[in-house]
Amino acid sequence: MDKNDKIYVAGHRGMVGSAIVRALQARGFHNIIWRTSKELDLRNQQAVNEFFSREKPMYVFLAAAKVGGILANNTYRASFIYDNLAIELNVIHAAHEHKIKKLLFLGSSCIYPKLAPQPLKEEYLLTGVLEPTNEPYAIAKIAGIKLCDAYRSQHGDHFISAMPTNLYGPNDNYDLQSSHVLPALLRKFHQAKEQNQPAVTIWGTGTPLREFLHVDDMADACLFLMENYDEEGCINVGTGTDISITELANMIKEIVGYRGTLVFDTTKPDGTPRKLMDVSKLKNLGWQYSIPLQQGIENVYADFVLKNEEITPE
Ligand code: GFB
Repeated sequence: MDKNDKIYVAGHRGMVGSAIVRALQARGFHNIIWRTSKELDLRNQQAVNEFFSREKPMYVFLAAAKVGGILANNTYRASFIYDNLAIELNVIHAAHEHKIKKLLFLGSSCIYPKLAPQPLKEEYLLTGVLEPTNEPYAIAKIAGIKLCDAYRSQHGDHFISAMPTNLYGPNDNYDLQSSHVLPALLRKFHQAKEQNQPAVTIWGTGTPLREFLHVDDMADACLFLMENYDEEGCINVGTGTDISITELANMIKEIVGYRGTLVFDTTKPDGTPRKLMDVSKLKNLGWQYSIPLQQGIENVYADFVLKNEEITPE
C-alpha cells in the first residue's frame, strides 16, 4: 500500500475498525475513508454500490459486523446471521465490481467446529459441527471466507480472510448483556469494588479456555497481512496461548484490586470448551503479537476507569 492510496475501513467506530484506523494513521496513511452506519447502511446493496462508484477505494478492510458475546449471539440469532451476511455480500461484491486492489475480510475463531482438535489449524474449517450458541454468526463468517475464495477463484480478486481469536482493547462494548467476557468482568469487578459487594458473578462454570489478543496487535496483523499475504482460505491471528475463565477472572480481580469472592452462575452457557488458535502459519510469515495479556488488561482498565464516570451501574 502506498501512503496516498485510498483505503476504506468499514466499521471504523468498532473496536477493530477504530484500531485499524489508528494503525494506518500512525504509519502515515492519510487517504483513509469511512462512513458511519447512519451515513451508509452496509446492508443496503444499492447504497453500497453507489458509495464504491463514488469513492473508488483502492483497499478495503472489512471490519464492519454485528458482534457480541455469548448471550447476544444466542439471543439475536436472526440479526447475527442476516446483518453479517448482508454486509459481506454487499461489500465483497462491490469490491469486485469496482475492481479494488485488495480486500481483507475479518472473521472469528468461532468458525471452527466446537470439538475440533486443539490448537485450531486453518484446515479444520468445515470438518465438524459448530458451537450452537454462535452458529448463526459462525455460518455468516464462514460464508464471508467462501465469498472471498470464490471471487478469487472465478475472477482473480485479491480478497483475503483473517480469523482473530477473542479480542479486547479500546472502544470495547461494556454492556453486560451484550459484551464479551473480558470487558464484562472488568466492569463487574470494578463496580463490585466501588460498591463493596461481597461477590462477583461469573457466567458458566469458569472452566472454558479462551485466548485473548489486544486489538492493537490485531490491527498491526491486519496491516501486515494486507501487505504480505495473498492466499485463499483463512489465516489465524492470535497469541497461541489460552487461559481458563476462572484464571482470567482472578487476573482481573487482582488488577482491579477487588477483595471479594467469585460465584458461578451455571444457568448461563459455557459455549465452546476451548478455542486455541494455531498461529504457526502467521508466525512463519514473520508476524507475532507483542502485548502480553496482563499488560493489555492493565491498560484497558486504566482507560475504563477514566471513562467510567458516564457509565451508569446496572
Ligand atoms: O466472551 P464470551 O461472551 O464469548 O464468553 P465466547 C466467553 C466465556 O466467558 C463463556 C464466560 O464461557 C462465558 O460463559 N463468561 C463468564 C462470561 N462471565 C461472563 C460475563 O459476564 N459475560 C460474558 N459475555 N461471558 C463469542 C461468540 O463466544 O466469542 C462470538 O459468541 C465470537 O461468536 C466471540 O466468536 C469472539 O468466546 O464464548
